[in-house]
Amino acid sequence: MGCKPSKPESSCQNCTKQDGGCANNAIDTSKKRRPAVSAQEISNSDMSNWKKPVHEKSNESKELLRNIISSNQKLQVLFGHLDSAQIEDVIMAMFPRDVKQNEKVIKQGEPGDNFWIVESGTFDIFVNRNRTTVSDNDPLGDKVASCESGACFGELALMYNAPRAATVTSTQPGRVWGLDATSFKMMVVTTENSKKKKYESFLEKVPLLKELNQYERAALSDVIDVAKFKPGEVIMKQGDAGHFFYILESGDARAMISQDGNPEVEAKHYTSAGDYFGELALLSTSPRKASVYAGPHGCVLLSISKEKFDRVLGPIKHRLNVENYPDYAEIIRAEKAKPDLAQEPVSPVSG
Ligand code: 1OR
Repeated sequence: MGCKPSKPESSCQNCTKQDGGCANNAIDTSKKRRPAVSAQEISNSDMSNWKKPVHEKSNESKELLRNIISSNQKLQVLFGHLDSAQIEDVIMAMFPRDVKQNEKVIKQGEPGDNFWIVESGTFDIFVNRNRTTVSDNDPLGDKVASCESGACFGELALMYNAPRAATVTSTQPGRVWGLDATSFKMMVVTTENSKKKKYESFLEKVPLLKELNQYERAALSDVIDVAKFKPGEVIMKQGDAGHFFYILESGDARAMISQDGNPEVEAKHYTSAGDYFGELALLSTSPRKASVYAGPHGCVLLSISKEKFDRVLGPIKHRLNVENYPDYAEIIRAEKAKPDLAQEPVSPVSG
C-alpha cells in the first residue's frame, strides 16, 4: 500500500544508460528549477463563496476512503488534525476518476487542480530536474516513486501554491478519488501545515539545501525538532563532533572561536530568524570549528540531526554539486570520495 520510492536515480528512464551517462540526466545549472510564476493562492472571494462539495457515493466507496485515510501515513499527517465529522466532509467532497493506462494524471509544472487518492491501478512518478515545466516532447525525467492502491499524491502544489513538482502517469487502468484544490485548501491546510511551511522556507535559504525540491524539503521539515536554550547556554563546543544542524527561530546566539589556547573571540552573532549554523555537521565528520552560546535572553532553535538528515536525504546526498557550493567544495569532495556515498541507500520517504 502507498508510494514506493524508486532506487537508482542514476539510471535514465528514457534510454538504456544505467550510469548517469545519458544527456537527459545531466543537470543544466543555468536553468532555474523553481519557476517565477506559481499557482494561484486561494482568494477571499473563493473563500466566501466556497461551499463544501457533496459528491454522492456508495457506502463501499466511503468505507474504502475511510480505510485509506486511516492507514496511509502521509494522509495521517495531512488529515490527522481533522475530527471524524470533518473526515466525512472530505470523503463526501471527493469525486471519482477512472484512468486508462498511460494517462498523465499530473504534469510537472502545471498548476495544481486536485489532490488524488488511489483506489486501484499503479502510478509512476517522474521528476525532470532540468525543466520546471515538462511539455509533451520533453523527457519525463527520473522515475522517483511508484504508487498503488492506498497511496495519495498531488498535495504539494496545493499546499504551497506551487507548480506540480512531478509528473504522475498511470501504468495500468485504475481509479482515483479527487479533492479539488479549493476544498483541499479550505478543509485540509491548517496552521500546523503553515508552521511546517515556515520551516521549509527557512530550509530554502540554506545554500547547502537549495537544490532540494519541495518534496524533499517537506520530508526534511518533518524531522525538525525544536529546542530551547537558556541564556548563555552552550549549544555546541569547538572541537566536539557535530551531530546537529541548527536554525534560529527566535532569540539570538553567538559563535565564538578560540585559537592556540587564546581566549574566545566572537566570530558571528546570529540574530535573525532563519540564521543557521552547524550545517557542516550534515556533510562532514570534522569537529566543530566554533563554540556557539545562546544569547542573553536565550534562544529557540530548530534542529536536524545528522542521522535524520541521512535517513531522509541519504539517497540524494550525492547530488550535492561541488560547483553549486564553493564554500563547501572541499568537504563535499572528501565526503564523495568515501565508499559509503558511492552507493545509494533506499529512500525511506514514502507516500
Ligand atoms: P504535486 O502537487 O507537486 C506531483 O504533484 C506529486 O508527486 C507531488 O505533489 C507529490 O505528491 C508526488 N518529488 C516530488 N513530488 C513527488 C515525489 C518526489 N514523490 C512523490 N511525489 N520525490 C520522490 C521522493 C521519494 C523527490 C524526488 C526528487
